[in-house]
Amino acid sequence: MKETRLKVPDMSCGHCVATVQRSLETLEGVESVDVSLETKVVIVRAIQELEAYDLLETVRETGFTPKVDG
Ligand SMILES: [Cu+2]
Repeated sequence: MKETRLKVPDMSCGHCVATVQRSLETLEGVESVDVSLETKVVIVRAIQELEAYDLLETVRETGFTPKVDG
């Protein structure tokens, strides 16, 4: 299981969380997406190594501004 942490500072409510979560869950190989509205951290767990670029692009397409966390 590979884990990638993103930060999406411009999420401001539950709708933002749901939008980001749903977009990432559509990616192949993604097992789970945990989002904290409080810390703005998104943890993506996948069965294989995912390109951070693909994750960032997927979130960007929903209108948010993600970056890799840590
Ligand atoms: Cu919102």
